[in-house]
Amino acid sequence: MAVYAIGDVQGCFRELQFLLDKLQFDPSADQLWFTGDLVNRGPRSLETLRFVRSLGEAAVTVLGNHDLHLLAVAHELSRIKPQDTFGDVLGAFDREELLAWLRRRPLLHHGEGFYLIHAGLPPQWCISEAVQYAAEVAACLQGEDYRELLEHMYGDQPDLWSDSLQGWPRLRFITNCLTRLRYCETNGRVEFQQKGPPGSQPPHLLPWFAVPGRRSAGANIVFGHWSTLGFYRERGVYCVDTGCLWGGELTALRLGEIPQRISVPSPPGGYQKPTPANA
Ligand SMILES: [Mn+2]
Repeated sequence: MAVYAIGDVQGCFRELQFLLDKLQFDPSADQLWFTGDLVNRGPRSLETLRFVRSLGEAAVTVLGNHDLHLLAVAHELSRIKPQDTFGDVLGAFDREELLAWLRRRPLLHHGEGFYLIHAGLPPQWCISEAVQYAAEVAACLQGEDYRELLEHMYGDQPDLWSDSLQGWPRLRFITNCLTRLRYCETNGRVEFQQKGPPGSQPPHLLPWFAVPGRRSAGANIVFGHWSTLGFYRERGVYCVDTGCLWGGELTALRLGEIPQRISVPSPPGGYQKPTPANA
């Protein structure tokens, strides 16, 4: 049995099939972990959702910011943006089943000695706290109040964790870290505007995983969301978003004592041109 963590697919269904062929993926024996953002910006969100759902227990996916945005738009709690490409999902005959399935995905998954998230963790959280906080958001999404969560999740505040945070500000902070975080200050104040590679950010910001004293250090963490970082592996932290959508590659990491990278290319030029609006 092999477990593969796969980076942000974002509707790149064709590349996903190429990658699975290359892995010789066997759904009866192997398991796929997806870093989230199965949908949006790429060409085939609907087929990607249907396929991953059809894998049943052979696939695990955590929610990303684009997945949550699709849910919010579908429930008329947010407006579709010009650069959104999930209209195929919104118009599908099976949209309700697909959306109900997507809404019930976790924000963090762990097993095999690895933790899977879409984006990042603030430095104040140890890994067991991250598991607990992710579960708070997942419980809300799976419960009666999920529409309110989707409505209240937008916004960049609060930007600093406190154990005393409650209600929507607490759930918004947790959701923002797990699905959008790239950079924060050394004191853990999070920032959501910078989207470039490390080195491009203002000097008061650090990649979330590089903050001195980060309490989740020591845990093996696999994440996506950061195509400008690209493939990264340092001290148990693995980024597997290699920008398939933008003309890069779709990447799998075979989990194990020494994780191995397997990638397939996307068409030259990709499906989108990077602009400040659609990163
Ligand atoms: Mn993302």
